Amino acid sequence: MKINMFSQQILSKLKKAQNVAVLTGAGISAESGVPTFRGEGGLWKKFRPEELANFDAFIKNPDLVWEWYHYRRQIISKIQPNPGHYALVEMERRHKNFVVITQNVDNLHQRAGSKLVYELHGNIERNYCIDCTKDFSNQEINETKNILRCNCGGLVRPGVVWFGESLPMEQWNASVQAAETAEIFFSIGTSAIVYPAASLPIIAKRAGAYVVEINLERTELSYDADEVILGKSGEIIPKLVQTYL
Ligand code: BV8
Ligand code: ZN
Repeated sequence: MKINMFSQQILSKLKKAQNVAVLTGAGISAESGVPTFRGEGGLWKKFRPEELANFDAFIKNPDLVWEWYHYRRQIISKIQPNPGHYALVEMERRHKNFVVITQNVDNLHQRAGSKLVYELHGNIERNYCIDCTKDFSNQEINETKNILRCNCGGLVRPGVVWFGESLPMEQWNASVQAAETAEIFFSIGTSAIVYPAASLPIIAKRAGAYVVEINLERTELSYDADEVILGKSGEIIPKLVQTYL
C-alpha cells in the first residue's frame, strides 16, 4: 500500500483497463456543498444518520424525518456537480465498461452526465406512499415543507434505502458483477462503514482488481486498498484524468 499522488502502477493500469468500477460516497459531493454524514466536515452532528434514516424513526416521528429530508432536498436543488463528478464522466468515455456505483441519493452523477450509475441507496428526488406505493413527483413534494399524505391515507416517504432495508436487488447484483470484473476499482469519498456497499471494494480486491481509495482521511478500507490517495476528490480525480487520458 502506498500513500502518494499517482503511482506508475495506477497510470499504466488505467491506460489499458477496459473494466473500471467506482464506488462513491458523500465525500464526492462535499465540494458541491452537500454535507457529509461522518468524518472531517461531517455536518449531521446533531443526529447520527442511523437514528433518522430508518423506518421506525419515520413512523415514530414522521415530521422530524421529513424535515431532515426537506432540508437536504433544498440544499441539493441549489447546488451543482463539481469537478470530481465531471472527471468521472470523462473517464466513462475512455473505458469500455465503466460504472459508477453510488451510495449518494443526490442525483449529482446523473446531472454531471454519467450514463451508467447504480444507485444503491435510492434517490432523494423520488417519493412514494408507504401503503399503496404510489409515486409522488418532486414538484408535489416541494410545494409544501410539511409531510404529505397520499389519497389512501398513507404517509409519503422518500425513495431512499434506510438502515435495515434491502438494497434494490438488480442494482446490487449488477454492482457485485462490476466489482468482480473490474481491473481497477476506486472507492471515493466514502467512510466505507455502511454495508453491504462497503463490501464491494473487498469483493473487487479478492477478484483481482487494483483497489484505489481517494479520501480526505484514512478509512476502514485503507488497510486493504492497494493505493490510498489522500486529498479532495474534486481536485484529485481531474488531475488523474489529465495525467492518463
Ligand atoms: C441492509 C440513504 C439487509 C438515505 C443511508 C452491524 C455490522 C455490520 C452491518 C450492520 C450492522 N448493523 C446493521 C448493519 C447493516 C447496516 C449497516 O451497514 N450499518 C452500519 C452503519 C454498521 N446496513 C443496512 O442496514 C443496509 N441494508 O443491510 O440490508 C438487511 C435487511 C433487513 C434487515 C437487516 C438487514 C442499508 C444501508 C442503507 C443506509 N442508507 N442513507 C439517506 O441518504 O438519507 S446511510 C448513509 O451512509 C449515506 O446515505 C450513505 O449512503 C451511507 C454511507 O456514507 P458515506 O457515503 O460513506 O458518507 P460518510 O459521511 O460516512 O463519509 C464521507 C467520507 O467522505 C468521509 O470518509 C470523509 O473523509 C470523506 N470526504 C469528505 N470530503 C471529501 C471526502 N473525500 C474526498 N474528497 C472530499 N472533498
Ligand atoms: Zn397511498
